[in-house]
Amino acid sequence: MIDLLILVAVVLGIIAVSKLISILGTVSAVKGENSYNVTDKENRTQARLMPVFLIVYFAFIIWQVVSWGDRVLPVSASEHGAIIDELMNITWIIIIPVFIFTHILLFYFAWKYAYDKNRKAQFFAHSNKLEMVWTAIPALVLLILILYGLSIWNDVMEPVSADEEPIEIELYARQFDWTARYPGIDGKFGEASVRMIEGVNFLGLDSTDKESWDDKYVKAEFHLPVNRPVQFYMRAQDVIHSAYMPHFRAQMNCVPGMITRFNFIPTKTTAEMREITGDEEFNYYLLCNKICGAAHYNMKMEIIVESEEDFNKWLSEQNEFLAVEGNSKDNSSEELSVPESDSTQTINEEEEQLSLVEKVN
Ligand SMILES: [Cu+2]
Repeated sequence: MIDLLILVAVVLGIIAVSKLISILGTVSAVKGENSYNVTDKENRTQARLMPVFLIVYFAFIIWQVVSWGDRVLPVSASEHGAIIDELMNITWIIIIPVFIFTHILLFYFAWKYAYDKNRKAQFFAHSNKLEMVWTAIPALVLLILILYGLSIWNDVMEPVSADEEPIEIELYARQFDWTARYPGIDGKFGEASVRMIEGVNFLGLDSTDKESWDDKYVKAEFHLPVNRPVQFYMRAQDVIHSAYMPHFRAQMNCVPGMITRFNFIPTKTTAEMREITGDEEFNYYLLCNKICGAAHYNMKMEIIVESEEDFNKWLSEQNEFLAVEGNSKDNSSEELSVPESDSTQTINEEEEQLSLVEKVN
């Protein structure tokens, strides 16, 4: 209802302004003036306002930086993050002086060359030299920045080799939560497929695959050991999500039907970062960075970075995905031993998605 009222008010406002303009036009016509002619006085006023605009504009930018500057991300908590930040800083160093210089020129010229009936414009059609200068210099600068960026991208996306003993984690995205899966003692992830999603097995793990039995999965928060490479594998159940870990300068899309990857080395524990930021409540987060639906804003998971010792202790306390009865190491457990899902989706909905996926395939 309020939306409708706002719309009506906007439409009435537009009609009122257009009527006002036409009345002013009629008044000028009656007085014998041409309302479209700019007078010398108006012209001088506009010219004098140009430097004022320039100062107000720069003052506004400085005010924004001062009042919101502390909301930018703290120092990077991953190894590759430092070089991404460096690329960003170099880009700023190049573009900020250009931004200031071109804006000063823009407003200065508008003031200096305001219309003057005594001045005659100089006829100047073309200059190859000028064309070269303002084409070649920006092209060269862009080329250098792009090549530099590409080489950083290659370094960042380089897969971790097995010799570096990475921790492997699968991030599973669905509307609207995250699940992190660790491969368990055997160091191997069990098979998983959207076709095997059923009841509490919302990850679609294959319970006939022995490698899945010791897999561990957690919700709400997951842990990482500091200074150890982490290889992430991203999967999605329903739509495209994006695994975004801003403090580690990491982001990768999670696409249904395929596995995407990203790896990084965390360099600062949560405790260290709390000290650096001076914020007792600081936490690393995994966020979804694709607008994936109504509760997208709520799709996040806490990340705890800690010593390898604490990490191993925490991981040993997490539940294993014990497969179907008879296959499990502990036969007394008849039900699947999994953390409770807080999903609001019903099984019917999941089946619907499953049949959709099958249709697409
Ligand atoms: Cu999402």
